[in-house]
Amino acid sequence: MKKLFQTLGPSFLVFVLLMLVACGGTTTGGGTPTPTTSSGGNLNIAFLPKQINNPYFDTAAKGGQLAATDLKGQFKQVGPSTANAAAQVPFITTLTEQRVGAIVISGDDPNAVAPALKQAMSQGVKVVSYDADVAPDARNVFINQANSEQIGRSEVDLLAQQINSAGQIAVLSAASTAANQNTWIGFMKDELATKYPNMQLVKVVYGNDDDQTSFNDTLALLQQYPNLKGIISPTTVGIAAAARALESVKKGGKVALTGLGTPNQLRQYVKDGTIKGFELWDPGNLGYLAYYVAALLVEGKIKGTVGETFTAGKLGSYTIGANNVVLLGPPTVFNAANIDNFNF
Ligand code: RAM
Repeated sequence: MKKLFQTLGPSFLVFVLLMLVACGGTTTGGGTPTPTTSSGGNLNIAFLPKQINNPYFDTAAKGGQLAATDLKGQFKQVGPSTANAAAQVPFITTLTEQRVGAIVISGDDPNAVAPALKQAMSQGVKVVSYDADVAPDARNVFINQANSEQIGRSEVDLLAQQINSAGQIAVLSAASTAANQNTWIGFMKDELATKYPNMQLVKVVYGNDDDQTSFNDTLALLQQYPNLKGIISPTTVGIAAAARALESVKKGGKVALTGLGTPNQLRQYVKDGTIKGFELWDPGNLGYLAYYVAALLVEGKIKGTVGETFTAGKLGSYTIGANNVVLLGPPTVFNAANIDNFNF
């Protein structure tokens, strides 16, 4: 060993030390799982979002971290840099090998991640899905951000108000496999069919929560449907890219845009009139609640069964509903009048 260090020199030792420090961070990502330090404690809970470096999930992670501080637990976030279910699987495997207490996951595909999650559960790891559910038998509890039906229907209503309930519209979604967006789109279609006979959904496109793909998809929609009246983008990545794309071809305010976004990413587009209104829940509270539920499961304070009630710190009390789902609460609609009251 001594000989090895003599050969490699002191800079190699510094490099090894730096690598060890780097591996202890709370947020890691990229194509392959990065080793992380194991806590040894019970409340060793890891978040695995659809993708890292997405402001929506970063805010949720801050909420998770806050709950960890409140509960004296450990928090870390790992995940792929692109929203891709296949890329999530090795992270699940690594977290299972590390014997974390719980994995809190937003699935890019409910089924693709299910075998790895079931394997984790069989080894005693608790699984909580948040934001985008996974197959029900591959998790203990799902933390739903808001009532899915209400989100889908209200998105259509928000757009209808802006286009006089008439004309061609399109949806710019995330991954075609994402359970959250697909559920909302299902309710959008129903809302259109039952309430808006003069609005036609001409196309649903999938930007995969990738900024450039979503930007290009928006421009392609405008080219393909020159009479397009509006776009709904129920993804924070998609709506921000769509706003930029509309402005790049001077269609801001001419083709209506609504959807789900973060106030900080969309403030400028609300102020310049490209977006009149959009909605979202507080992702920080979603992360807080998800961590809390994971912690209660790890500590055996709840079992995750329907009808159980519990208190989630600063958020108050909740009940586990049908299909083992906990509902965070109603979303907020943001517009020029209130957007400056929000900072996330
Ligand atoms: C993106 C993701 C996430 C979704 C939000 C609204 O950040 O697709 O799953 O809930 O948008």
